[in-house]
Amino acid sequence: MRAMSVARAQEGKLDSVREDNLAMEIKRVTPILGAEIIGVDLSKPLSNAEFDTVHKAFVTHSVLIFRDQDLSAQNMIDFSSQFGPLMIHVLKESLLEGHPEIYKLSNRRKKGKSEGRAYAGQYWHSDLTYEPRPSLGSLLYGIEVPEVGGDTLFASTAHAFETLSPTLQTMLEGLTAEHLFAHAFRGGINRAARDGDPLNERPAVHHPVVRPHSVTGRKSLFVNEGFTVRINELTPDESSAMLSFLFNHMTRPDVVLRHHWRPGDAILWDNRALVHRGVNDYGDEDIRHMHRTTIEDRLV
Ligand SMILES: O=C(O)CCC(=O)C(=O)O
Repeated sequence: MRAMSVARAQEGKLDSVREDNLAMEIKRVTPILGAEIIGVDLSKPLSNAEFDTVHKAFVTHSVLIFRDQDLSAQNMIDFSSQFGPLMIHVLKESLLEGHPEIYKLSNRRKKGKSEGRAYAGQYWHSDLTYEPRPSLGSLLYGIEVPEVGGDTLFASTAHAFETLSPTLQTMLEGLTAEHLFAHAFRGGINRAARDGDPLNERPAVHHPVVRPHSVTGRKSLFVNEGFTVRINELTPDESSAMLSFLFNHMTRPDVVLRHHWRPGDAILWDNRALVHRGVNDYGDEDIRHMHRTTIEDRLV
């Protein structure tokens, strides 16, 4: 009975499932993506059974929300490195001293400088698609967050692919796209851009426009507003019209999961299956201080 309800929940058929022998509950957040995982303390090692359940929920729901966590940098590294090797972000000045695997997102100021990357990721993207081997997932932990505002938005690129016509799906499956770290800055869509960003440190890379998920095989659109410059096989006008259509299609308000942060929230998201963005609607007086790890996809 339990095995059946777990399977149905993983297919997205149940709103909530309790893993009785693990004291873990998986509660869906929207019909399309996202689940809250209740009863897991990420500061402690997970048993194999717990990890397997979390991993299955991760590849099924794409966004896992763990509330009320108390995580050191090492706890974050220990948990997230079970999914794959951790990547070191290109923006070196925002890495945590002594733990370069931790990328700091912060508008908290120390000696006249923000402690991490302030107002990062204010455009739809999937993390590090500008790398030859992009990211599998990211773990973001809210240490200090605004009472109102500063939410994070998520949208499923698998759902987006599946809701296109078969004709367009077939056409897109034969295409590749160029991704470039500097694109988000040059396009002016990164309001956090400032002098000294190592824009040219990462050359352009190319990825298929449609990618099967490295665990489930489920196909997703693999283009994003932040880093995708163009679709290689189309003319510039065709490419920009197609990308703009796909970006709008992916992020329609009725498919978006909007998460309001509480201190102690940790969110693990699947960069193979979604795009996300931060919302910069809070002021400098509202502190938003977070730590992130980024996991590499060695499975592709
Ligand atoms: O700050 C946020 O809400 C999103 C941050 C982000 O886009 C990222 O970490 O990639």
